[in-house]
Amino acid sequence: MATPIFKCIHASDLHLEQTFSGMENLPVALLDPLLDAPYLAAESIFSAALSENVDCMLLTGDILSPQEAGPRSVLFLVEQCERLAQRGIPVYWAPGGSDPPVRWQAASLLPPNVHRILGKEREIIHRLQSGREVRLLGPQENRQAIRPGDYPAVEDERISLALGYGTVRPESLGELGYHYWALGGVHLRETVAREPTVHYPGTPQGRSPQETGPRGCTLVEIDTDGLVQTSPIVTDAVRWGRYAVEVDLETTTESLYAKMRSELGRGLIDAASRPLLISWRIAGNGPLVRGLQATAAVTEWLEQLNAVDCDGAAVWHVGIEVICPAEYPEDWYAEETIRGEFLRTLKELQDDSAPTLNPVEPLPPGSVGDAVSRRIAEQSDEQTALAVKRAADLGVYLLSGEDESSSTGHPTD
Ligand SMILES: [Mn+2]
Repeated sequence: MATPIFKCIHASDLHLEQTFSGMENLPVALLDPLLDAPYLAAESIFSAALSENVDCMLLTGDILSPQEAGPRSVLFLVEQCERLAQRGIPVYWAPGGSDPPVRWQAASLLPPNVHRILGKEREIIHRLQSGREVRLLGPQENRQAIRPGDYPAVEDERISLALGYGTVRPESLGELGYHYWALGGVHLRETVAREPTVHYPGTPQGRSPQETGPRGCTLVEIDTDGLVQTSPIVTDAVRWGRYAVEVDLETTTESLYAKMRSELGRGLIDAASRPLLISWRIAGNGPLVRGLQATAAVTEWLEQLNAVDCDGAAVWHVGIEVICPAEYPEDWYAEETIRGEFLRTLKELQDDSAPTLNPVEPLPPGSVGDAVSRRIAEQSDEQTALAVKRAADLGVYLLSGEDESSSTGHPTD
C-alpha cells in the first residue's frame, strides 16, 4: 500500500443501551466490570480515533437507542464526541435499526462535529488537510438491507465511501465505484468482499454467550491509488469464550477437568487479563457425558468450576451444553419390533460414513413443507446432529411400551 491519504475509524453496533444477557448467576465482583464494559469499549473507539489522528469517524448504526438507554448513555456519547470535536475530527453517523431519526430527538445535544447522514442530508464532502475531497454518502432511507439502487454510481475521481446498515449482496455493489462500503447491523466483524471493500466492524463489546472472541472497531486507510486497508482494533473490556471438550468411554472426571483447565488456560491468555465469561460444550459418549445430561449434574459441575480460584483471574463459567449421541440398550437394536427397526435405521444415520442426511427430501410440497425447509436451511451441521438425537429420543419414547420405558428409563436431555 502506498502512503495513506485518508484515514478513519469505522465502528458500529455500540448498543450503549444493551446490558449483558445469557447468564443465570453472577458474582458481585463481576457486576461493575460488566456494567462498565460497553462504555469502556466505546471509549476505546474514540481514544483510537485520537491516537491514530484520523480524518473522521464513521458510525454505521445501532449506536444508542436513547429511549432504552437513559441519560447516562446519552451524556456519555455526547462527551466522547466532544473529545473528537476538540481536535476538529468530525463524526459521520448513518443510523440503523435501533437509532433511527424518529428516536433521536436527543440529537440536538450532540456537538456540531457530529453529522447524522440520512435522506436529504446524506451526502458529505469532507475536505482533507491536503486539499483533496472525500465524498461520503449515507443511506437514502432507514432500512434493514442495502439496496444498490439507492446509491448513485460514482462519476468522478474523488475517494468515495458509502455508509449503510443491514444485510447486503456484495456482488451487486461492484459497478457503483465506491472505494469502501462502511456497513453496520452485523455483530461479528466481517469483510464480506474486496474490490470494493465491503466491511462490518461488528460490535465493540460482546453481550451474550454467542458473541465470543475479540471484538472491536476498524481502522480504515485509503492510499493514492484508492487501495483500501482495514485493520482491527480490539476494544472489548470483557471477553466471552466458548470452548469444546470431547469425552469418550475412558474419560474420567479428573481427565475431563484437566482438559477444561488447559482450554481455560489458553482462553485466559487470549483474554489478556480481561474478565472472561465461559460457555462449555461437552460432547462425546460414555458414562461421564450421560451422567452430565441431567440438569442437576450440570448445575453442580458449574458450581464446582465457579468455586475454583484461577490465580486471581476474573473468570465465570456461564453454562455447559452437553451433547451425546442417542444410545439405547444393545438388545433393543436387535428386537423384531417397530422400535427395533427404528433404532437400526437410526444407527445407519449416526454412522460417520453414512451419506449426509437430507431432511428436506421427505417434506411434503406446499407452504408448510417450504416453511420447514427454510428453517432447516438456517440450521448448522452441529444442530443437525442434535436434532437427530432429539428425534431419536422422541421416537424411542413413543415406540416403547409404557412398562418398558418406565422400567428402563428412556434417555432424557
Ligand atoms: Mn446491532
